[in-house]
Amino acid sequence: MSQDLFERMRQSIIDGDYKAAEALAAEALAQGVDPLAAIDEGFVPGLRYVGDQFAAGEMFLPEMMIAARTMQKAVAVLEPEMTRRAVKREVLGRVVIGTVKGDIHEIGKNLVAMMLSASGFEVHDLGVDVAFERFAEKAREVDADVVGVSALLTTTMTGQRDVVRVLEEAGLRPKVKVIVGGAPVTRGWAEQIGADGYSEDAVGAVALARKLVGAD
Ligand code: B1M
Repeated sequence: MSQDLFERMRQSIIDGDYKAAEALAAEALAQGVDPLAAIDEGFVPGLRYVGDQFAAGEMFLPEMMIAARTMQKAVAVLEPEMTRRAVKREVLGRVVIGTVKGDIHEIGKNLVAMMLSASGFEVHDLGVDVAFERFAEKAREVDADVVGVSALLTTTMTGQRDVVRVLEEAGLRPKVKVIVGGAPVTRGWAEQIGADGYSEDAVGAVALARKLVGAD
């Protein structure tokens, strides 16, 4: 049952059909499908396909933009249920998060922010294309425990190293922990730049942040 639904979700992203995507997201909720599974197994494969086609020169930027917009509309339908399922009342810690300078990819970062927030973290989302210094300024302002830096491009992931450096220069390390993520990012890269952790997805980012603030 879910397999057919997931396949239709994937296709709605490829087609850039946001009305279908929204309707499928609502259908998943009505069927009691885990909203995170709907994202990971339904919508994201569509976005990956579009990304691969773009890389192969078979699809172009406008199509990638439409696919992303469709994905955001579907996530908006799923968000309340995602938040309801994960919601915790206690404040576990303060997180400053953003997508690094030069990079405007936000869908994954938004999912991570949403899951952290729903899991009991106070989240300060700086958005996309965030200057390295801004992470440090905000971390100082809100007395952050964790700074999360997302990067989706091989050309911008080096900015994650700059954020670690700027935090060090600001005297905020090691009190402020740094977590990194995004499609091209690896555990090895996180270690190489002196970050405190890496996660490949939003659920893992919550587990990592919990560990880093001593909640587990
Ligand atoms: Co872009 N793009 N894009 N794009 N885009 C990629 C990343 C690319 C791999 C596509 C491809 O060629 N196959 C490629 C990068 C190649 C590379 O660097 N090696 C690429 C390119 C080249 C570009 C442009 C340069 C294209 C151009 O202009 N010629 C341009 C760059 C713009 C810029 O940033 N300066 C560009 C633009 C865009 C759009 C604007 C059209 C759009 C983004 C819209 C938006 O976000 N509002 C877009 C999209 C949609 C993609 C793909 C197709 C999908 C990304 C996505 O949202 N995935 C992508 C292909 C791909 O990733 N396979 C591609 C779904 C999301 C849920 O996953 O973001 O990986 P993800 O997040 C995951 C994990 O990574 C992790 O958890 C998330 C949830 O599970 N995670 C973290 C993410 N951040 C984390 C932080 C953490 C922890 C975990 O801790 C802090």
